[in-house]
Amino acid sequence: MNVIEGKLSVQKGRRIAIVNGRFNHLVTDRLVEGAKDAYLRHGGDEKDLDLVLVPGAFEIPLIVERLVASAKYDAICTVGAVIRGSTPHFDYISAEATKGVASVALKSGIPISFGVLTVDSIEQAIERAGTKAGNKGFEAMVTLIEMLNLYSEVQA
Ligand code: INI
Repeated sequence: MNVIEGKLSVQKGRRIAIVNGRFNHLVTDRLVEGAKDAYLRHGGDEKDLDLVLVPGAFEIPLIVERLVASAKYDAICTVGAVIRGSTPHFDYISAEATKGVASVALKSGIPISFGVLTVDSIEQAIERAGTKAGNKGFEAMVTLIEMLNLYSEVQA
C-alpha cells in the first residue's frame, strides 16, 4: 500500500499568513503566539511569515479571500475567538466565520486551516489558548504545514 501524507516540516521559501480576528485579543494573541511557535519549531523562517489582523472573526473570510487572490501566500492559518458569553451575536458570527473560511478554502487551491475558537465561556477559550487544553493556534499551524506538504505530493 502506498501511503501519501504530508511531512511536518516547512520547506524553504514557503510563504504563510496568519489571519487573526483581534476581538477577544487577550485570547487571540495567545493563539497567534502558538501558531508562530509551531511554524518556527517546524523549520519556518520568520521572514516568510506574515500576520494579518482583522477586527473580528466575521472579517476573517473576507480578508482570506483577498489574500488568496493576491497569490502571495502558499497557505493561510486563521485564528480567532468567538465566545458565547452574553452576546446574541455568537451564533451568527461563529457560523459566518466557519462557513466563510470553509467556502473560501474550497475554492482557493491552497491549504487554509481553521484555528478559530467557538466556545461558551472565556474559561473554555483560555483553556484552548495555551493552558490545559493546549493551544488551538499551534494545532492549526501544524495542520497547515502537513496539508501544505500534502498538496505538494498530490498535484492537481
Ligand atoms: N468577534 C469575534 O471575533 N468574537 C466574538 O466573540 C465577537 N462577539 O462576541 O461579538 C465578535 N464580534 C465582532 C465581529 O466579528 C465583527 O467584527 C463585527 O460584527 C463587525 O463586522
